[in-house]
Amino acid sequence: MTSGKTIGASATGEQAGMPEDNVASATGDTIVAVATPPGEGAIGVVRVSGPDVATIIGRIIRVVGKGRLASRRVALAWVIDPETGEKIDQAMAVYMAGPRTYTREPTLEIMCHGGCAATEAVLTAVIGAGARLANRGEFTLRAFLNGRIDLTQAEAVLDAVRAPTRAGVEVAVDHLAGSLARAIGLIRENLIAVDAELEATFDFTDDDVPAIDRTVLRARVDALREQIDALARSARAGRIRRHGWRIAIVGAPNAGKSSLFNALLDRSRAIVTDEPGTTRDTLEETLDLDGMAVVLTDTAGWPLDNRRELAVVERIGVDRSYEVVKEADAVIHVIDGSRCSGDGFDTHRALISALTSDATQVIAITKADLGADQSLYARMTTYQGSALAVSAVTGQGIDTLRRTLGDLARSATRTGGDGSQSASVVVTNPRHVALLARASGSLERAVEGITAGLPDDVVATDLRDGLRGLGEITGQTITEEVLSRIFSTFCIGK
Ligand SMILES: Nc1nc2c(ncn2[C@@H]2O[C@H](COP(=O)(O)OP(=O)(O)OP(=O)(O)O)[C@@H](O)[C@H]2O)c(=O)[nH]1
Ligand SMILES: [Mg+2]
Repeated sequence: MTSGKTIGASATGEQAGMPEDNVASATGDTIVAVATPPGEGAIGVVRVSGPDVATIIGRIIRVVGKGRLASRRVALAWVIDPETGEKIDQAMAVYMAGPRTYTREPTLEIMCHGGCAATEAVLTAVIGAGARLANRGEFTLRAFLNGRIDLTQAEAVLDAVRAPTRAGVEVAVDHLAGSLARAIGLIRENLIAVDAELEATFDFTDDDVPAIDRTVLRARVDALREQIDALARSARAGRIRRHGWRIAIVGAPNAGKSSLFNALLDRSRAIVTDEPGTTRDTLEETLDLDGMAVVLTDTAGWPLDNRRELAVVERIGVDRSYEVVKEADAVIHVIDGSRCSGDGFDTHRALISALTSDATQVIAITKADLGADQSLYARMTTYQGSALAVSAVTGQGIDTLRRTLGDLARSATRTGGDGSQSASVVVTNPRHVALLARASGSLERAVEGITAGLPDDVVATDLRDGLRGLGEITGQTITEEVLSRIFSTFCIGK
């Protein structure tokens, strides 16, 4: 076993007395990959992990000046061709003896010159010295297989890399720290305890084990099911944190939707004209409201007269706007305040309600600079939601609207989705959501079975089903096929 030894003369003593250092590699061989993106860059990182790291170091790394590469010490080194001994590049090299490494295996990171040619040359040298090219996500897969992280943490690594917003990174880092693993683990432990008690009653048929109280059993299983459901309900808050709060801007043609869209974005993104029907397609832009991502969508105006036959392009535009509203977390209903009729207000209000039952509604009365009919404001107060006077021309009310939207978005991420509980741990991964639903269904069947007086072993089957669902989230029970599907979405070198 070469791992855990200081390579060369200058032993640091760090490796002494670390029997775990012999932790076997998950797959036995040594892998290598370029961890930085392709293209010109200041630094390229080549990552190596596996039992042959020490041998590889001996073949391709020559520390500049005196000394050898010691574990956890950065050294300036020449990378040399293992066949010819020629210098390939000068780099900073870090050797880390296992098991306190990302993969729990001995690892080597070479920070060489960026750009394709230099990193490729170093990569080729490492392969020439005995490593093989890593598959997608294989470093993280090894961290999982070697028990350093659970599957939720492994998936969080990818989530962090792919997070589109700061709030999304925060959720991923939270999962990386094990918050979701702990939440699921706790439910799982309790479920295992319930299951064990139940199984004891039919495993030992003698009188030593008293029959389990079915009322108590049902309450315990039901409480665990509720905890699973609460986690599943956090998915909406999780999605908002990760991908942003979706707002649809809707209203009558010419109401000032695109002008308001531009004002909120603070740039002239959408075309504005005085002709009704300017916007045909939906336009989507992401806005950062104090760290909260908000996805704003401008839409085609809704006709005032339902009986009028729409031109094909109008019809498509309106249909698209319906889809946007259905998917929205919030709707800004734009009313032209300079027209005292508040054109189409009631019809459009009814339409919004028909399209979405749970979106937050905000009414923006635009063109406030032109003066608004007070009766219009009086009418708005009879509707739920806030009505704000704004002007895209003078900027009046725009900051207030931004603040209102930011506050609403933030509160949507704090609730468990139905506002009933604050969810500190949120679920963001669709795979987890599906498995939580499966586990919840199993426990529901168990509860029904208990109520119906089904035999203990039938109830226990449902409990074990629930356990398997939870175990698949954290990776305790998982098939190789699912694993390879998950890791195939990773980047090379992660
Ligand atoms: N005075 C004033 N005019 C505005 C304001 N907002 C929009 N307008 C004018 O109203 C007209 C329509 O504005 P748009 O933003 O294109 O309205 P829209 O709702 O997107 O219209 P469609 O895309 O056709 O449905 C334009 O002439 C704008 O200049 C405002 O706050 N004050
Ligand atoms: Mg428009």
